[in-house]
Amino acid sequence: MSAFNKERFMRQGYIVLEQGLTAQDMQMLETASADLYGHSGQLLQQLQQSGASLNDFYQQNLDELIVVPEIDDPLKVCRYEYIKGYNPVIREQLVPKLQGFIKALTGDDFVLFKDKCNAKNPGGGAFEPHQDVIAYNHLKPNFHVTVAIFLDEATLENGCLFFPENYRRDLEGHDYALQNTPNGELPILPSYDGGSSHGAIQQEVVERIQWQPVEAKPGDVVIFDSYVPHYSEKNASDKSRRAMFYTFNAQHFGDFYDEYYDMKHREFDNPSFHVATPTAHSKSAM
Ligand SMILES: O=C(O)CCC(=O)C(=O)O
Repeated sequence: MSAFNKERFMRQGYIVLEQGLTAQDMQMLETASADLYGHSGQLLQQLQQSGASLNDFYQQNLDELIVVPEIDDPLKVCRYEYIKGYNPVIREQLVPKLQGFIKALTGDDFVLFKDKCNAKNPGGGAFEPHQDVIAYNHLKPNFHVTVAIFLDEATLENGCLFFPENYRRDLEGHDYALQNTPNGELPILPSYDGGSSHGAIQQEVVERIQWQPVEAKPGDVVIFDSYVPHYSEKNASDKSRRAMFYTFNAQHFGDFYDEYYDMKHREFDNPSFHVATPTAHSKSAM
């Protein structure tokens, strides 16, 4: 059977492609990541020295890589975004390959909507259970597919992702708002509005779901839709767990990448861009 198991993707909301990327792809990503990570660190240092806020800096630098620092350390990179906009190798080599994966899985053409790399540094990086679609619902496409690429091994210890085995079955009999999507009618689950858990799924719903860890090796790829709930725990190891997330929408909805990042550069502090993320911004959205 093909690794692109559409039936499983539609039922579970995600699939795992073990070693979906080649050693050559991973080498290319390591080189790109060293450059992106290094540039991110320099930007944070430069900003601290100049005393400018990230919000002001990005309003004036609309083509810059977007860097979000750790909540407790303005010099430490928590994540960076706008990878395709900033790095030509990723734009020309990786993004078309990922589009091929999604076409093989869904039969449709998808375009990049957003991208990011979570550094998940030791001691931090937990993401409460959430649906990604909540963060995007002010924009037009109502269905997205994300390709997660693990640059480091993701383990129980360092905060691998958890997905439900079958959340629609777990939640049968409960009435949630449904959206019509290419993966069928999918629920928008009740989430917290405001506060430090802004965007996180409400606890009584989380408890109804049977979760399973998805550990991954470098080169493994997880493809998931924007409705499947997921979370990760904090990194209890002493090394970062880097993972890149490339989120796509069906091409027929249009290409929103530039619009999305233009908005994000202009409104860096807007809390709607920081749903259920372990950064200063979700905490300051209270
Ligand atoms: O990096 C992680 O551990 C989780 C990322 C995640 O859930 C997200 O960005 O939506």
